[in-house]
Amino acid sequence: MQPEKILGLIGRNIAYSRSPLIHNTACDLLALPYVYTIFNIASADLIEPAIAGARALGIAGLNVTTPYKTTVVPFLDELSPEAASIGAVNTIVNNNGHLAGYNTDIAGFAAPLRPYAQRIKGNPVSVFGNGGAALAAIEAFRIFFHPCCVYLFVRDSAKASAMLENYVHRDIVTLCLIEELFSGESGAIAKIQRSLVIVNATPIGTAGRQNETETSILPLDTELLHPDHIVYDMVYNPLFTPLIKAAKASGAATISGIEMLLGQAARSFELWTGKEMPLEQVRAVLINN
Ligand code: SKM
Repeated sequence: MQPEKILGLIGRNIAYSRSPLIHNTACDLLALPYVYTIFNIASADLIEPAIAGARALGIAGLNVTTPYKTTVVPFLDELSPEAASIGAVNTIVNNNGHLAGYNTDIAGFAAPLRPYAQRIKGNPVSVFGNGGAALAAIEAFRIFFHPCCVYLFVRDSAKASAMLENYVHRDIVTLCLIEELFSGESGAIAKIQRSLVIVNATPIGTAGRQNETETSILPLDTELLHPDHIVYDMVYNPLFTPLIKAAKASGAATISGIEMLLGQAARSFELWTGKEMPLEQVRAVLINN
């Protein structure tokens, strides 16, 4: 019997992650000698030794999630063009001690939007959030769907400007304040109403997450949604988030974060194992567990 190879996810407070279920199910179905586990890393200063440890221990591959997708970059030997364009990595492949960083969130995000490609072309879209997930969505729109512009709705414009500084294609982004939406500013409202796709790339709506600093379980006033919108929530826990429920009630088309989670996982899996993930079987297990 072949010894098991280790795969895993690094991030902070990630006990909720469904990635172990996805990858271990796929490995079992294909009888591959891998096991996928979780490495909870408490602070950013531990990322450098963690990556050195992964290299030394021969860990075959890693996913990287919030808040370390940009933190890992300086410790890798090579970046794919997608990862380099947004400066964020969610997949690391260890090839005999040579660590290559990829970003499979971009293609994973794009996959469920493909049926809407013709409608998106030339129209505005809106993204809420100012982290790596928002950047992956923006880059996916740019590469695959060619909207006329991306309205990026944020709470903290200084933080968002800093994030965009290293993004080569920042010209397609117009920064907008969430605050203006909530206070009913007509320009901000018109941007949402004109947008064909509305993406939540914030963690707002994640089960059990709301705290004193968050006043809502929704990133925007859902009265603004209409049947021509496509509402895409990157949050996948719960399956039917408050945003997805409100969007369905308004007649909009909806895309659950589960689709992006599966899309990025399938691409990471292929990079590590060279095999296609049995997606439909894995989706069924994920939805029923
Ligand atoms: O990019 C992905 C990551 O690969 C896995 C993940 C998860 O398990 O919650 C979420 C995203 O950040």
